[in-house]
Amino acid sequence: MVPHLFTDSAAASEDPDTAGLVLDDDKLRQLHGLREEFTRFMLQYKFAIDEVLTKVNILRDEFTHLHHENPIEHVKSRLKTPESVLDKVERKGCDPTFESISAEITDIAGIRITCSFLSDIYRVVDALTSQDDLTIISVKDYIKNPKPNGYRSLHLIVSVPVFLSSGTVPVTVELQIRTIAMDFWASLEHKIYYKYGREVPGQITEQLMQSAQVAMQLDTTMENLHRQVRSLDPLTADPPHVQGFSDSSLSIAPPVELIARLLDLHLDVGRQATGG
Ligand code: 0O2
Repeated sequence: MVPHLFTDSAAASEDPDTAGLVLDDDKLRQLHGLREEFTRFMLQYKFAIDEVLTKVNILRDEFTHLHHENPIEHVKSRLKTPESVLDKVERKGCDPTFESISAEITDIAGIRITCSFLSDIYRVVDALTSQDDLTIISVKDYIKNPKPNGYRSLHLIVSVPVFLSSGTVPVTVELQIRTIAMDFWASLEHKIYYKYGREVPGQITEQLMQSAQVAMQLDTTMENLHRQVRSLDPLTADPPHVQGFSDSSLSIAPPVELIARLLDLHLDVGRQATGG
């Protein structure tokens, strides 16, 4: 429980962090204890982001190097600020204990994955949700069921184990997975929403809904084109890492000469085994 911090019956604190606050010793101790607890609480979410980002990056590298087709375009992450956590606690009328906050506020740690194509979103979801140590808490598919304003995205709330020196804690992370077109729309809509202090004029709302339709059509057309190109003979289609820019600077695939050497070694071993 967050205590009342101010009291008028004590001396001003000399600690630079709490300077200016008038606190008695008891309150000062409480303040420091709570601050440490809050920091520890926030750190768990930072570590949870690190854990899930590692998973996403491994998938991304695996797709790039082994399947020559990477469904993940961009990955962003954000940790809510302590201030914005407290704002949400107040807005939701949530009990101000760390236990209740972690149960009720599920987007303290957020990861946004942007894909090129609609089908990629579900590939990424399948690849992540099949991992044993990720527990799916909820799935909201605003792609199959867009919000009335046109918002589309797939939201997953997952719990990931975070291994601390004091033991393992399950921590919740919100994943938003969407196409580039959905992301483009949502970013602008978010800005507009805040610019107008949540009271967006009707004619702008109308244009946003129209542009959400256009984004949906673009996603459908791009998906169809993608399917057609994928059905071509793979030898006639250049893999993306050969054709253009790649965000991976590592050249992992061994060169053909090296594979020929490895093949010779295999053949030598085979000959020795058969006495040939
Ligand atoms: P911010 O500033 O991005 O963090 P919750 O509010 O999370 O307790 P809710 O609303 O049921 O519960 O969750 P939902 O619908 O899964 O939305 C969570 C997040 O999705 C939002 O977080 C936004 O980031 C995004 N989102 C949801 N609806 C919209 C929308 O209509 N437009 C845009 N641009 N983003 C949306 P926050 O905390 O509301 O905002």
